[in-house]
Amino acid sequence: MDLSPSYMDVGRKVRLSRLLPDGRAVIFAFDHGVEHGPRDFPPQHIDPRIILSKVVEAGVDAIMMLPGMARITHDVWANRTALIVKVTSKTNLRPEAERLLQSGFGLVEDAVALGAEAVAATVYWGSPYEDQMLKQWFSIREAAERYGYPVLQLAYPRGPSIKDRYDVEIVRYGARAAAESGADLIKTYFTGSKETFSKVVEAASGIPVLMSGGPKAPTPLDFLRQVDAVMKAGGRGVVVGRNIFQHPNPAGMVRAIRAIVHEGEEPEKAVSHIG
Ligand code: FBP
Repeated sequence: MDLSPSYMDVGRKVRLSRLLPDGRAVIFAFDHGVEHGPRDFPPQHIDPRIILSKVVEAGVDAIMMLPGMARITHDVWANRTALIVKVTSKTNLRPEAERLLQSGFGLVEDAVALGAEAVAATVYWGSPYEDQMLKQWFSIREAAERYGYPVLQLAYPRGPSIKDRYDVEIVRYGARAAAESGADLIKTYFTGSKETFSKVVEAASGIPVLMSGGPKAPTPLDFLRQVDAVMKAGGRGVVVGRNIFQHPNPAGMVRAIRAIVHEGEEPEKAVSHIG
């Protein structure tokens, strides 16, 4: 018997289709003010409104940020791009061992109130705090489900027994665990090649996988080649912060990334969009 979908199922589907208009997405990550501190931002981008105006204008599909930043900057992004509210975080001011834990940094209800399309939360698979983070994850997921909100998991394997967090076996383990924990979208590390990243996509068993940008690449073309490898491996897009806001021309970087993700351009051609 075919059952009608629930209101929640419909809401989740509608929101996912807004985030990934053609099944793929270029998302701007902007939680670094807490995760790394303001020193991550070059002086011209310390004012959040300046960088957000540039990336919105250049056409990102969504911005992922913490609730307080979404409130401060609402007039810049509202009705111009989609919002993903991240509800976990941590500062690097903590003692080092405790940086393997992300704390609650807002509520799913904050995302609803702010008019977001999705919520996001980090799980450090392999952390000594994995149990705590999983309890947090499932309570976020439960609330999100109630409101018909998709949940993006930043599935980041890190902990004392993980020697190389970019190793394909480790990354695909995290992606599989994210899929099995009910993530609707998975954001994880690039494993170095199309061949290895396709194993990550495969392990995620149909849940869309997006690449996490990582530290600024040596050149824009190096970064665009990573984006290209991810898309050719079956990835569904990217969630990028530093490779956009630390570049002197963030709008150009967004346009170049969009050309690869949405138009399938080769990186050597896409680089010309940077100007
Ligand atoms: P980047 O593209 O700058 O790597 O942003 C992705 C991200 O996950 C951010 O959302 C977050 O602030 C940061 O990376 C976390 O970085 P770290 O690896 O230092 O925990």
